[in-house]
Amino acid sequence: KRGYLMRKCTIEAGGKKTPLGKRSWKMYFCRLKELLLMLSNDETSKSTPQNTHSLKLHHAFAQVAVDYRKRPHVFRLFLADRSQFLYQSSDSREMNSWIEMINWN
Ligand code: I3P
Repeated sequence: KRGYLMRKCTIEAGGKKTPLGKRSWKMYFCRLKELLLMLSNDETSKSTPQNTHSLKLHHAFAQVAVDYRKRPHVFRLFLADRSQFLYQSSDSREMNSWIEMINWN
């Protein structure tokens, strides 16, 4: 699965709250492949290590962020390193599809 998502980091690896100034929303072109979620600035850039970073989805979990009401179609991603992210998708269908794919493995 691939597509543009807005993302905001709320909890850093290790479990500490993301500090102010590092909590803003950013747009990424996301590619989900097996247990990797690769994030690039846009879809034209090749997924080379220079312009892409990857999140390991092993023991990760995604669920609708029902407590987050500022934006619609937002889900929360919990990673095994205890970091947490909010991801905003274009509509609820897209959101559910990302959640399903992330939780599939
Ligand atoms: C953050 C930015 C985010 C906001 C976040 C701010 O500031 O304004 O949009 O999240 O609020 O800290 P900065 O750009 O300086 O990092 P919301 O859009 O969810 O309000 P937060 O600290 O309550 O997460």
